[in-house]
Amino acid sequence: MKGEGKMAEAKSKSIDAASIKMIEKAARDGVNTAFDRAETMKPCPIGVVGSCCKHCGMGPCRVPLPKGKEETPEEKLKRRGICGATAETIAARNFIRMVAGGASAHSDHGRGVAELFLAAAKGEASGYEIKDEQKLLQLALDLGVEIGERSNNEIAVDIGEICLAEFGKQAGELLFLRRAPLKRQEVWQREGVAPRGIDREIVEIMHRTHIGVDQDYRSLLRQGVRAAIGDGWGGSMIATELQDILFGTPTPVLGKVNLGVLEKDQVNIIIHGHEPLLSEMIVAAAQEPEMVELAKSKGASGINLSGMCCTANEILMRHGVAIAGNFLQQELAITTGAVEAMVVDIQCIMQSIVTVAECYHTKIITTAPKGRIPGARHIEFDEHNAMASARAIVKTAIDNFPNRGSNIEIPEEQTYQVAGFSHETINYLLGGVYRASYRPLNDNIINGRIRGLAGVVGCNNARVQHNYGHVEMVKELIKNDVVVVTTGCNAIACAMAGLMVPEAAAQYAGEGLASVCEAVGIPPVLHMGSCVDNSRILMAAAAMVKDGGLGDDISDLPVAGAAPEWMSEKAISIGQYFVGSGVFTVFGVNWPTLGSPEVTEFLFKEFENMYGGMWAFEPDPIKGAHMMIEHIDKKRKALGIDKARERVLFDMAMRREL
Ligand code: SF4
Ligand code: MSK
Repeated sequence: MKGEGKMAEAKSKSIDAASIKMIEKAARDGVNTAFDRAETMKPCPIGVVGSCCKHCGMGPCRVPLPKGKEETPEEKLKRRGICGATAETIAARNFIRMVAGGASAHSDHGRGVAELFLAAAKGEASGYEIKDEQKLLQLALDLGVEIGERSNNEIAVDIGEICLAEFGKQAGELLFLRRAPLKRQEVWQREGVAPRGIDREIVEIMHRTHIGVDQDYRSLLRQGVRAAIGDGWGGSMIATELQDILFGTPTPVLGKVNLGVLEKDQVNIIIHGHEPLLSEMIVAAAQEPEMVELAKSKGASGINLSGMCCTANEILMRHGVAIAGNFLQQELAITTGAVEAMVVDIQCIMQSIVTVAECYHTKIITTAPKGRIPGARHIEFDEHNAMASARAIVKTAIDNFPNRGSNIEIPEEQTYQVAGFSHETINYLLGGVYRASYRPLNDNIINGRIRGLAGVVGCNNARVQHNYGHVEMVKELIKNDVVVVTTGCNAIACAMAGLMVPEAAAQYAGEGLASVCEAVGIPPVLHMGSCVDNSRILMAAAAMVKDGGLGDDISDLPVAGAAPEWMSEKAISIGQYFVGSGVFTVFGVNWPTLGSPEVTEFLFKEFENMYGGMWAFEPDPIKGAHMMIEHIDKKRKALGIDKARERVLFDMAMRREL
C-alpha cells in the first residue's frame, strides 16, 4: 500500500483539525484513504445523475439528456435503453432502488432487534432484560396488548411477536401508522402509500423495477414513498422502540467526541457500525475487573472503549461512551497507530479498513453473519451467549496491545457534548415530569422566539469537505432561531464543532432561540441518536401536531429536514419518509435524478401537492439552510403566526416569563 496514489491535500479535505492531522499522517505513512480515492476516482457523469441502467444483461444503458427542448418521436426513440426504457423510467427506477436498499438496511436492523427482544422476553438470551418498563407499558397500550396482572416478560413476548409480524404482513396497514396525525393518515390513504408490510413494499420495488414491469415514473415513485414510510413508521420505529425498552430510553448524558478520545496508554477498542445488540455487552465486558487486570498484565493502564458512526451514537446516548468519529474518520482512527481492535457489525463499514489495519497493528473484528470482510477476524455475535462473544472480542484486543508499533500519533482534539434527547426526554425537559408535553416548544414557536424546527441528519461524503456542510448548515439555522434536532454522522459533526453543549446557545444561536435554550438548559442542537432514531423525529413532529396550535398535520408545522453530506441509500430512504410525512427536505452534494428533468420536477414540485412535503437539492449548505428557513416562514405565514416574530424584543418581563 505504501506510496500508492496521490496524497490528499489535507486541509481542503476536512474542517476538523484532528482529521487533517491524520490525513497528513496517512500520507506520510503511505496509507491510501477514502480522501485520496475520491480524488482519483472521478464519478461517471451519466451514472451520477441517475441515467445509467444495468437492470438486465443487455445493459448497461446510458441515456443522456435531450439536446433541445422539443424532441420529435424519432429523436425520442434514440434516447432510450435497449429495452425502450426512457430516461424518466431509468431515473425513477434507480431512485426507488436506493429507497429499497436503505429501507431494507434499517428494517433488517429492526428485525434483528425484534428477534433479540423476543428471545430476551422468553428468557432465551442471557444478559438481556427489560430496562424501560414505562416504555414497555406505553407500547403495550399503543399495540393493544393486555397488561392486567401479567409480568413484563409476558407482555414483552406479545409485543415482540406483533412487531416481528409487521415485517411479513401481507395486507392491511402497519400498526405504527396510527401514531401519525389523522390528517397524515388520510393523505397516505388518498395517495395509496400506506404500507401493508415492511418487507412486502421493498420486494415490490424490486419487482416493479425489473425490466419491463412498471414504466411510469409517477407510479414507480409512489411505491418508493410507500416503502420509505414502511421504513420510518415501521422498521426504524420498531428498532428504536424495542432498543429503548431493552437497553433504556436515552436521557441527557455528557460525552466526549473526536480522535482525541483515544488513550495512549490504554487498550483502545472502537465499536463501529449500527446495531447496539453486541456493543451493549462489550461495554459491560470492558468494565469487568478480570478484563482490566488482563489489560494491565499486558502493560496497558486500562481499557478505553469508544464508538464510531451510529453504534457510537447508540452507546453514547445510553452510557456516555466517547465517540472517536464519524463515517470518514474510520480509516483515520486506525492511522493513529493506537487502536488495538475495531469491532464492526453492519452498515457504513469501509472494506478498506482491513488493509489500512495491515499497515499498523489493528485487528478488524467482524461480528455479524451478514457483514463479513475478507482478511478480518470473525467472532460471531451469538445472542444466546452474547457476553461470551463480547469477552472474546475484548480479550482479542487486549492480547494485541503488545503488538503496537512506535509510529503512534493521537491528535489532542476532543470536545464535550450533551446527548440523549429522545423524544420522551424532550417532552420531560420542556414540560416537566408531571406535565410532560411539547406545549412549551409549540408556544415558543407560536410566540416567535423559536422560528421553527429542523431535522439535519445523514452521512459524510468524500466528494465534499468533511463536516463542512453539516456544521455550516446547522450554524446558519440556529443563528436564525431554528432549533435543530440531529442524528447519525451530522450529530457527530455538530458535537465536534462544539454545537452540542448548552453554552453553544449564547455563542451561536439567535437571540430568541438562545433565550429558550438558556431557560431550559439545553443546547440549540439536540442529539436524538442513530440513523434508525430518525423515527424519533417523526414522533416529535407528531407530538407537536397533537399539542395543538400549529395545524392539523406534520405538513402544517414550521419544520424542514436536510442531509447536507448524504451518501448512503439509507439517507435517501430517510429523506423519502420525511417528504412522505409532509416535510420539506433538502439534500446536498449531488442529486440522483438530475438526468431526468421530469422526475426531478415531480419530486421537487408536484410532490408538495400530493404529500405536503417535497425534495430539494442545494450543494451550498448556507443556501440550503435559507431554503429551509424560507419554507419555515411560509408555514408560519399559513398558520398566521408570522407577525409574532416581528414583536419579539426580549425585554426583562419576557425573560422573567421564560
Ligand atoms: Fe438497458 Fe432496459 Fe436492460 Fe436497463 S433494463 S439495462 S435500460 S435494456
Ligand atoms: S452512520 S448511514 S454514514 S449517517 Fe448511520 Fe453515518 Fe450515514 Fe452511515
